[in-house]
Amino acid sequence: MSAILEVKTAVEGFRLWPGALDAQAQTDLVDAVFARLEAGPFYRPQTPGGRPFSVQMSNFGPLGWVSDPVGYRYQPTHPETGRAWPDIPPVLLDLWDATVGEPRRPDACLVNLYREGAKMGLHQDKDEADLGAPVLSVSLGDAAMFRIGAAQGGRTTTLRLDSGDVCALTGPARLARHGIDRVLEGSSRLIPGGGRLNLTLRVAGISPR
Ligand code: MD6
Ligand code: FE
Repeated sequence: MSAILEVKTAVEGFRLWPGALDAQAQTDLVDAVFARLEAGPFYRPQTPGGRPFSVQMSNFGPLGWVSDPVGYRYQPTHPETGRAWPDIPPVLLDLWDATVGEPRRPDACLVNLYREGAKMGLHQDKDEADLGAPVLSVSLGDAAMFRIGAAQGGRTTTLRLDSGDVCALTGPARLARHGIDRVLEGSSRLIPGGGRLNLTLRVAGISPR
């Protein structure tokens, strides 16, 4: 991992490393993701209210985040195939070590695929057993407009996430509200079939310090 530059952001604890992954690293990571999709294919989950997400999802690692009419949770198997999720690409664990300074390793990597028109509403990441560990996010493919605001509510700020950008919710921003307002379709040719991939690494289970 080469030295990566972190920039100051408007929300305390929201950390951004623009261009953390160079073009080759992005291509290699997309290959690592697609190589795992046969064992853990994308599917379209439902909200607890029974509506389909516009985003397609899969997971890597011992635990995967799922949503269905029962609710949100982490589970060790794919809801449609019943198989264990594929492993987290090792390069993502290196990226975790190089950025967030968190000794616990992530045990869950949510994979979001945004094809045409997909977006993600404002939400908080709060289904993890211990909300003390950061969440690290990697953007690949088409650029996206990312909105973020404090956990308590109030005004939000919007920034563009480009392919290769890495960001994290840490400390006071761990429960920040955030979402993807829109994807700038066709702004990248990285993803086979087009669109945007987002990988979110979390310490989801009970992992003693
Ligand atoms: C996305 N990201 O970028 C959605 N969550 O597609 C997230 O929901 C997210 O970017 C936690 C931390 C960083 C994130
Ligand atoms: Fe999130």
